[in-house]
Amino acid sequence: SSVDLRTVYAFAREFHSKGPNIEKLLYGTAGFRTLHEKLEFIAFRMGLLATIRSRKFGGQAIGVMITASHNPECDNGVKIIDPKGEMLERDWETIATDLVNVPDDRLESEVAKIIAQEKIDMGAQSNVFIGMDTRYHSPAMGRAVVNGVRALKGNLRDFGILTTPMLHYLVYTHNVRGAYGFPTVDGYVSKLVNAFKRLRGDVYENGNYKNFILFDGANGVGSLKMHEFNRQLGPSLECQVFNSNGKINHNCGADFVKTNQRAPHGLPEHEPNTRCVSVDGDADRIVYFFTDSDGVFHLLDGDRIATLIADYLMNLVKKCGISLKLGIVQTAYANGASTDYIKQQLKVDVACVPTGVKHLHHKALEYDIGVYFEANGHGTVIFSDSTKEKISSASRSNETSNEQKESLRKLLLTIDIINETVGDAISDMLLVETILHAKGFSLKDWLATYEDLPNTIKKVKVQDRNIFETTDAERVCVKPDGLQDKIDELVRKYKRGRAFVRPSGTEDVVRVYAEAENNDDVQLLAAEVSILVYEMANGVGEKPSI
Ligand code: G16
Repeated sequence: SSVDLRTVYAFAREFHSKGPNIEKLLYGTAGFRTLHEKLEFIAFRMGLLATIRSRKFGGQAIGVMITASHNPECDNGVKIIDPKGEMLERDWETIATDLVNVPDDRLESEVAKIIAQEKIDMGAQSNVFIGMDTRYHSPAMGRAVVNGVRALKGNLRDFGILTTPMLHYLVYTHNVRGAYGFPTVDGYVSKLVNAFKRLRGDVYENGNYKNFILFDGANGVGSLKMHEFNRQLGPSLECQVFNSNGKINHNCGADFVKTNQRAPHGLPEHEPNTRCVSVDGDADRIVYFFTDSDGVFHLLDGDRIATLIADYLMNLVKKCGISLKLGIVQTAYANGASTDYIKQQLKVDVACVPTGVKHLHHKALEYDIGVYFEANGHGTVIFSDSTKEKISSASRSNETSNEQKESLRKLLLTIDIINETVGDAISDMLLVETILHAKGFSLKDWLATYEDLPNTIKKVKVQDRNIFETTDAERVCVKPDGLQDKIDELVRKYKRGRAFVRPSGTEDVVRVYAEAENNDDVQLLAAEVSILVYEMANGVGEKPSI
């Protein structure tokens, strides 16, 4: 090969030593994620891996995003973006895990092994795109990635601070030479905003829809980037940004609002029923909420967004005079009432897959139009190539009526608002705003489409969460032995009860989900299952109580 691998070890030893650390780290739900102090050597190694992976694709761009997304400020993370803007391929997650877990003095041979096994031409071009969130330790992590790329003589472009979905977009648009939009952050903002404005037209309000929204930026990059969007949106949507300067995700943001089912701190004074959104630290998930005139808080989460979008797209497709199969992909966290609504009212295909957008994305590719959302607000819509061809050929056809052409025009613009590479909080918001505007809906109207079952998510800390194993899209826990039977026993006591447990792939906890017909039952069920988990798996810290 034309690259001397000696530098790999030299850089590792001098700058980014793993040290005596032997804790096994896994490429989890969204890459490596842990306390930032533990991550620099991993970032260096991911720089190496991204460079090699880019050479595998003859120099196509590979992204490395430094972020711990919804996690607290002390954590950071690193994830790799594949050439099509998608998450890293499964087999390479294993390669990444192995690369991270060898000691420094075996790093050089491990790199050589990957190069040989994957038949990498180390003389080929390599391009690595780097981005980061606003955590104060992200720049140091970014430098470690840069050193990894340099050690293997790759090219790199450092985009600095941007949202995760922006980096996905930049990787993809670069690789398809602009066919999906102009490959700059500005190009991205313009693409979305132009489509949004054309759909909205000159009438900014409609029926119960008002064009004012409060935007909780989670003290992260989302708030910075929303200002850029605002400059281009002008008066078409009045978006007031708050939570821009504090600690990232602290008492605010989509994860806080969803998990605690309450409004974020820092929310400015406002009229009852005002539309509010919260995004997370890297702006790839979003939830809506409002407080009504009785002071009651209402949440509209990812399940709601999925159903709203699916309903809208199905009607639009019908009006276009074409036939396409739409499907919705959810996870076990989806509210039971949303799944019933999809089956019984929308009459749409619905699938359930394990947590992690990579799993949802993959499943959604099976439909002509795949709408996928996690309840926590992560998601997007993808349109197959043949779907896009069908739409554009129909819009050119002489047999298409003018009315149908108008619907086709709307559908094409709607596709332009959507980031198909990965869920994007801001793009999702512009899409939801478009739909609410078209329907003349307030959040109350939207909420009335179906009634959520009361539900809750708890965290339980245990000595080793890796002893937990699940199956059936995480709805059944097969290890520790006997746990599932005991959960089933508890669930049977409650009307419309459902509960499951799974190890988190981004935090050092086991997650417990429970839903039931009323809130008291939910709290009881969740507490009982949490106690079970704590007792059967060597709980750490305070024991959960009823
Ligand atoms: C990440 C993933 C999501 C997942 C979430 C929680 O979100 O991208 O798909 O739902 O972690 O995962 P877990 O329950 O395994 O900890 P984010 O926003 O943190 O990137």
